[in-house]
Amino acid sequence: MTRFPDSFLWGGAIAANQSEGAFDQDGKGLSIQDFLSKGVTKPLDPTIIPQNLKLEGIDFYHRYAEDIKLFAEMGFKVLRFSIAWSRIFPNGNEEQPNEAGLNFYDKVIDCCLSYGIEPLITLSHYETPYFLTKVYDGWRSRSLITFFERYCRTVFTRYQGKVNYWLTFNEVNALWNFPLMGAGVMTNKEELTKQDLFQIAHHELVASALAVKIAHEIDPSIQVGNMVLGIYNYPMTSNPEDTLAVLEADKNLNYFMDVQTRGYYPNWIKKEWQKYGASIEIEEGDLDLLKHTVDFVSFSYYMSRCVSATPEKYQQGKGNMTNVLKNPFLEETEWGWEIDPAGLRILLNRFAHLYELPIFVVENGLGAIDELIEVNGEKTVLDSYRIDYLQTHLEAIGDAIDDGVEVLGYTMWGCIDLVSASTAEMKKRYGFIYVDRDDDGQGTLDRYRKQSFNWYKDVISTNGANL
Ligand code: BGP
Repeated sequence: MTRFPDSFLWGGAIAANQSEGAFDQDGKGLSIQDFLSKGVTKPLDPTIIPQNLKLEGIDFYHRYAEDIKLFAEMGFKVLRFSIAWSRIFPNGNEEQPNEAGLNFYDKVIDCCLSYGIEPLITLSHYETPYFLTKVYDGWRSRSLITFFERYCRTVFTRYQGKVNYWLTFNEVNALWNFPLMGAGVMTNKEELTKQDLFQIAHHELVASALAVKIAHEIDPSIQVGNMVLGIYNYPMTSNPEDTLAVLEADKNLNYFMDVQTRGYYPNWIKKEWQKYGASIEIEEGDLDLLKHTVDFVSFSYYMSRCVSATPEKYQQGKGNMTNVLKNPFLEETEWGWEIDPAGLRILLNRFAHLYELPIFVVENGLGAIDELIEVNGEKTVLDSYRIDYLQTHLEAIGDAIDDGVEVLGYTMWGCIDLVSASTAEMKKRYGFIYVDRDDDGQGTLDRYRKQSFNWYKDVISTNGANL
């Protein structure tokens, strides 16, 4: 017996900057990622560093057909990937798109469709064109709305009738902690005031709503979702002060979720502006644009975290782009991210209660060190730890579906090994498919099926009955 609906979209997720490579081919411009050789945790390098693994990625640019064939072999019904904005508009502000860049995505999309795989495309996955960062300070400038609008119109028109699902900004709430990665802002985070951050958020919110409006004008059946970094916050103790700290911490996510689903700035956000003495420049028409709300919500989920009013009293842990306090009830990954499938069920329920929209889990997975071995003459990885992680999280989604949550689908993050976002390592592997490349950039780039490959194939073919 399966708990997943027949229409459930099983699949995987990747992003252009972490997989494509070919960073300067066919007219592509540079993106901020070409400079982030150490990942999000280190500041932008002023020069391209040769050992930046993202420049070559896993060469998806040339091997997409082979990779999509493997995804199809697992039975994928959906593939989430991103379009690199700088392939289409190399500097970001051109009037006309780069045809060669569009050609590449024509091929990727057609290849997916030939296997009956739905493309789910992220418009901006941490890859603002570098020129826009250097000259405009990224989304600090209102001009980016116009450039983004042009980009959206171009790809929505080009892929009308082929691409039904789009996401606007990947983990849009990463802005608060990582303005460079999240919003292409070159100015150091320490120099940005709350006023600046709220203004940047306003530009992104208007741009995101504009994308929804344009998509629906082109084809009302196109579904556009938002995408947040989803973390469930637990109070460290039952001390009410800790729950008040959770109330505060939840604002990180609610800020975007509330506006993108409801279509207006709720009172609590206006109070935030007041609290920080911020006056946001809102142009005529902006508030009308915000009314174009998303068709579904989506999020990444890797971990939960504990929050306290007195964090100094507790042991610090590690988190996905955030600070956490160690939760004594949870195990953690090799990178210190706490493993908590129940948190996924709780978060799904919370989003369903608050927003009453369909939900897509567009990232979830385990980054681990894998060992390529030979079994019966075939190279593979025995990754039962990854199967355990995915199995428990999919059970949690099944539970949420039983709770009454409408879940559209699940795209496992890094379905093929790729370069990590936060640390720019290859050795932090997520895939069902092993890619022969190491942290020094050495390797054949050959692909090998891991044990989890066959496991996921079975999960999909039984629509989640065999978990
Ligand atoms: C999310 C990003 C992804 C991805 C994932 C895993 O925050 O949207 O791009 O990489 O996290 O993180 P990491 O690659 O740092 O392990």
